[in-house]
Amino acid sequence: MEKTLGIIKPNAVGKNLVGPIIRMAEESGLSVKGLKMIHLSTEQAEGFYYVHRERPFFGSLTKFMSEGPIVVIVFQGEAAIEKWRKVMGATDPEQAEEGTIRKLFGENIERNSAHGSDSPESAEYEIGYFFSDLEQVG
Ligand code: FUP
Repeated sequence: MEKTLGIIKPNAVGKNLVGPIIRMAEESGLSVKGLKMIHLSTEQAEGFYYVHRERPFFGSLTKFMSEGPIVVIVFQGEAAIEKWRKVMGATDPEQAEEGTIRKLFGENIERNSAHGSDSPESAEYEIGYFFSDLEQVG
């Protein structure tokens, strides 16, 4: 069993898409093991996306991620990291497969509605960024 961090981004929370997105995750076989809604400051968004600090989109991305509340979720399941990334679809909604979260609900590469860890190392960092041990079950 593996854990991964999922985020429902501000554009999707603002459009009342929390339920549909969690439903898609659960239907894929993932289980929710931790969940909360938070409104990040720009500094907190910068800390989360630290690995991207040199990228040209860093300022815009961290401003977007702090523009409204997000839902952060610990998902658990068999090959959870890969499974959640498959449910989300490609980073750019235009490239994402039909029926994926980013294809259905993403607006562009930045406002793409969902985030998922891309490796066991990033899952550990990202889960630890938002959740204490007490805030996760299983
Ligand atoms: P992903 O792992 O699919 O979230 O994609 P990346 O790690 O490549 O990108 C991290 C976040 O940066 C994405 F959610 C969207 C954002 N991004 C942009 O805003 N512009 C870009 O050109 C590339 C990524």
